[in-house]
Amino acid sequence: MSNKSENKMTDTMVSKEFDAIIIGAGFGGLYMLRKLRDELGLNACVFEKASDVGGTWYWNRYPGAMSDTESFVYCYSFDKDLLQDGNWARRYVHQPEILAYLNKVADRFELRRNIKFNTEVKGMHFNDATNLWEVETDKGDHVTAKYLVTAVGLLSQTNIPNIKGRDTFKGQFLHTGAWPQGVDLKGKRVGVVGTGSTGVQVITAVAPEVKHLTVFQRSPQYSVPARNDPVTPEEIADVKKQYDEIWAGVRNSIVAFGFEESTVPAMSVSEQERKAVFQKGWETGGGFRFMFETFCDVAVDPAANAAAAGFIRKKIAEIVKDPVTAQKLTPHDLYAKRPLCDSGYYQAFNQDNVFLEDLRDNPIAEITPKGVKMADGVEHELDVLIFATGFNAVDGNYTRLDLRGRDGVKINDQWKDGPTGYLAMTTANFPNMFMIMGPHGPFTNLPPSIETQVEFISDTIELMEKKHYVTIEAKPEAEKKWVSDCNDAANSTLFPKVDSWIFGRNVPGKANANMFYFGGLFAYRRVLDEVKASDYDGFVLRGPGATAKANTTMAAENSDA
Ligand code: FAD
Ligand code: NA7
Repeated sequence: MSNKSENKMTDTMVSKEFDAIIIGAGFGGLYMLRKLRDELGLNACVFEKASDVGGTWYWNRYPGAMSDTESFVYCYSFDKDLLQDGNWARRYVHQPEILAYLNKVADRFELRRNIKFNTEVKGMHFNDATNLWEVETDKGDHVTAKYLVTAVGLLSQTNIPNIKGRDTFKGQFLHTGAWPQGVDLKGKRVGVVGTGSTGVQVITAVAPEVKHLTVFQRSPQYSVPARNDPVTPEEIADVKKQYDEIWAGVRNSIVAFGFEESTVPAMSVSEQERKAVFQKGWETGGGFRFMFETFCDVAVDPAANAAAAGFIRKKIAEIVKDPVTAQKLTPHDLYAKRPLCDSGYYQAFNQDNVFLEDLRDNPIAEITPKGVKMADGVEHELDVLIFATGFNAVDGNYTRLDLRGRDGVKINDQWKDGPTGYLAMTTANFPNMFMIMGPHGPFTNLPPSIETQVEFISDTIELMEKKHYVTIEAKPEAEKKWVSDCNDAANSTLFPKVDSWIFGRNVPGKANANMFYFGGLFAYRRVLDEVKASDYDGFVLRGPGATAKANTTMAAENSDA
């Protein structure tokens, strides 16, 4: 292993040859750097296009941005001192707190000295002759590394739909996922396109302060209260005492949100009891709790799902005073998108300054210099137009790059029918490239899944260094089997029956394909343990330390050549 980790990152690179290059400085990239640099002693460098750390929480600074994972488990668990140092004001952490937390992590472990900010990676090519990755950035860096870790984020590449006239708008145009500092919406006429998790947050937050808010809704949403109550120091101290058990519970669960998932089928109890359980879920708060803590089959059994959906629909009718608006806000499809929670979303539409356009009844005809013109001829004049239109999720930050693997295979060709990943971390033909939250990863609270992957990648690299392997690469048949297992797991739920970003259906022209593993974090971790215990069955390892099996593969390849 190299002993060059004292490299200082400056505006011009001091080194051209690294052991490992990491792309992205969010939850994934920061922990990966810590592992590779400080535990394995590798010469590692991070490229980050933002001007500082944070990833999602650097870019999504819109009013109301918060994690809907509860504060006590929306953090790293790898360092006990860091956990004991944690602090939070409310049940959920807001964007500024998460950004401050990730800054604290970067300071604590002195991570910034190996991160080159304001630098976007544009090209990544695997060189078959040298077995090295060649990486190019927009700042003119040309560097090489044995290992490439893409921590580029699964909800990071913004989706900005090309609505007719979009670029003619003369007011301020904003996307929630690239929110500039210092935006002031007070007293302004604001429009929001999109009512997903982000739209719900931004609409609820800005409704009280703007002069007028027009919401352009394509699909109504099921949302339950978040109940974002203040947390006392005693409650935090209590959590800290129990952190070992809490994290063990998280790792042994399905969605990893820090609560015990129900094992009771909704239809196994009387209607009265069912309603009481949903009412308790409504009062407790939290989208994932409502879907997974109430009953075990809300996301799986159509009858259970209908009961949960019906319960929320009734609440919307009770909350929203104007019956026409209530009707527009009421979804009638399955309750099978990422479950939402809010801090007064439906209530916001009771305010006189908030108006809802239902795009299914009255589509946008065009965006004009003054605002948004509807099919019925009405033009909403706006000072600010916000697109809360989500992300080109999972593969969006891969397919926009010039990323080529063995024999020049392009990622865009390999993933033309939808992205695939073996264990969400590797894909065939891309040796020594490890993805954090790549395709077919766990559908969970993400920090514990990210940690699981970082640790697997780090263990794998450590093994390669110890045994002097040159490359590791997913076997195509192993990847195919993993993707098929993921699709089976997805098809056993109701999620594929509804259009959402989870299946790439939010971006026009994108292949419709499942991109997640719905088997849960516990099962995922078990699979990874089995892979390690089987000496990386599912991978081809090449090099001096390769197993007999892998060397046989090499010999066959050599004789073919
Ligand atoms: P990111 O945080 O997305 O970081 C990726 C980084 O890579 C970015 O900084 C980006 O600039 C950089 N990058 C990408 N491409 C390049 C390139 N070519 N060159 C250089 N740099 C590059 N998850 C939950 O578990 N619970 C929640 O409640 C939750 N709420 C969310 C709310 C919002 C509004 C959003 C957008 C996401 C939310 N998520 C939530 C998901 C969130 O993305 C993850 O929890 C986590 O922050 C992902 O970390 P990451 O490091 O994998 O990726
Ligand atoms: P989402 O969940 O993809 O939501 C995007 C919203 O934007 C959704 O309401 C879309 O309607 C709407 N949208 C997208 N394109 C258009 C066009 N062309 N016209 C009108 N409306 C449109 O993204 P979020 O940012 O809210 O959340 C993504 C994840 O990030 C979330 O799950 C959290 O994990 C954090 P649609 O529903 O497709 O009809």
